[in-house]
Amino acid sequence: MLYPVMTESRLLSDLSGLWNFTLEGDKGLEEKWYEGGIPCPETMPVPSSYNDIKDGLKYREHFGWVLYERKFSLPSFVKSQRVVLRCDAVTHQAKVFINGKLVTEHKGGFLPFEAEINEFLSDGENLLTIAVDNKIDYTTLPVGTPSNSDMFGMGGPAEISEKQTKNSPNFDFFNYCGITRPVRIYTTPNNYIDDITVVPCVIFNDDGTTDAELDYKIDVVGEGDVKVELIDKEGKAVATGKGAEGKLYVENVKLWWPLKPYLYEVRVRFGEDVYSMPQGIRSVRIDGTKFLINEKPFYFKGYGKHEDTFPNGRGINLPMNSKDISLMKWQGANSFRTSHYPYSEEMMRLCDEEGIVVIDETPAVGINLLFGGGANFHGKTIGTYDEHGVKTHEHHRDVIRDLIDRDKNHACVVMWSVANEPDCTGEGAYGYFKPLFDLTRELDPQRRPVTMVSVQAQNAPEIDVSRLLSDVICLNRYYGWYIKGGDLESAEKGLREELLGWEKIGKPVMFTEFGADTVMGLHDTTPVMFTEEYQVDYYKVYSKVFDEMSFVMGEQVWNFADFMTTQGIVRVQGNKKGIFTRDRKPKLAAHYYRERWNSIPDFDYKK
Ligand code: GCB
Repeated sequence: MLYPVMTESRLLSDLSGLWNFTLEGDKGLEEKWYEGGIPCPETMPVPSSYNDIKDGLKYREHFGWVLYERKFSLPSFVKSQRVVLRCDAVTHQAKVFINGKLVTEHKGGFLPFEAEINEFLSDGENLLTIAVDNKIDYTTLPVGTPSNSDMFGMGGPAEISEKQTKNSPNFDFFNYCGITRPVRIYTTPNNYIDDITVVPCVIFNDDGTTDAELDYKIDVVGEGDVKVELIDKEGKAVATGKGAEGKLYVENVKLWWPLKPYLYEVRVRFGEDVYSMPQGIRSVRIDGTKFLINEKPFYFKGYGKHEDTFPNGRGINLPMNSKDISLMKWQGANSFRTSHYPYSEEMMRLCDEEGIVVIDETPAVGINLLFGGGANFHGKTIGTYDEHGVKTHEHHRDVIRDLIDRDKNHACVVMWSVANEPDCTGEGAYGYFKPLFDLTRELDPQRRPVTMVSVQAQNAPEIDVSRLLSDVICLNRYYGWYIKGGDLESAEKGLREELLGWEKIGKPVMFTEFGADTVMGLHDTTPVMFTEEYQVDYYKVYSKVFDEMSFVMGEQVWNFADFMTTQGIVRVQGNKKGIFTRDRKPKLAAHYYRERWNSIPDFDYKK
């Protein structure tokens, strides 16, 4: 799906602003408030998550539908065009109405959807209503426990209930919801460019020069000639192609490198329609235990992150995105994972621009019914993939398809993560994930590596299905925190032993999570858990072990910054494993990593 841009043939209008809002979404849908308007609306900024914008538990822990509405008019000259309404992210389920009629419905809170709206428009003012549902259960991604009992992190098995009245996330981040990314209207000519796929193939010549061949495919609707140009930074067309499919040849290509990105522009003309997008050219491949970008062994230095700021919640925060990239560069980092859902398209474009390497993750988190003490149905323990377990497979396929569709052309994306910490040792795990890995490999035109992020488990190297499925073994490990907490000597031993097991698999291994909750300002001479000193000592142990192992090709700490979670006895106003606070002040560990990462090269770190 193309990112909406304004070009000489396309008009773009952003509907961000103050919308009408009500928490009484269930009643509103029943009484069809989308026909005549919300009777007593409140105000709510769009885009944002509504939970922390207004105060009180009724906003924060609302369960079910809410309604948003606003009016809009369109200049009459656009009505001869194709008019499209695009929602970048509505968390988690949406019903969109214009002038009382249902336009479209969508499931999944982190990926865009759009619909042609010409037939719904009236002359003059139009009423746009978006109903948003935040329910999570065994059919949604992320997964929630359909239970009215305990919350994540508070322990004890959860009794599954047929009548769910609250959300119980099976994951460790706050279930922020609402219209979290922009809603826009754009137009195209009636014959239009529907999609663009670019697959760069970099040719490294023996004489040290580098050329590239770009396979392109333009999906169009209607009749007309297709012309494609590749334009360099000076505005010069360095290659041109004719027809909906073809190749562009570039001699002496300027490559997209981590932290030294070069972006060309792909400009497509089809009849009257024009679309233009940035395009980086680079190669990615795995060789033994090395992860090669442009044929050089890359070392991942960075983080697992969240889209989480105050008071936006998961609502897009462009200044904070830029601040975060600035902090990454200050620290000598080069990468992050979009834990635990696809991030905004603006963030992906920023990473292309800034040369930040991204592991792009689906919203498949919580596919693990061992969490929080497990779950049971009428007293019987449920296995993750049992008949009473998760029913996410079909939706999982949809989010993989939509994610690749959205992000396939980004140079910054070097690997797909199919899921975070699913039950990857449980019965049925291989049967669940094998088709999803196959699908990802089949759908990605660039054939990037594919992984799943593996949860800590005993004897993991022998039983974790990621050993069979993942191209890179991605480990989330908490020796020295959840396991051997406070005992860094034993933690070091456990970590080393486990890694020696993974070495036998012969695949590249990286750490996608390791961390310790740390409350900014807590200090001690003897480092104890939760102090800033303990966090540094914890990380030093991991650094030492990673540096001993040549097959470990990356370290992404958990987390970049403190973030909000469901309340519970193991979370102090959220998860405090950030090396920055939620408002981006450095803890001691941030300075520690600044020193370490600035002394580790992006390439050829491990000989
Ligand atoms: C994990 C999860 C992450 C949590 C983290 C923690 O393994 O992947 O979502 O926030 O642990 O801090 O417990």
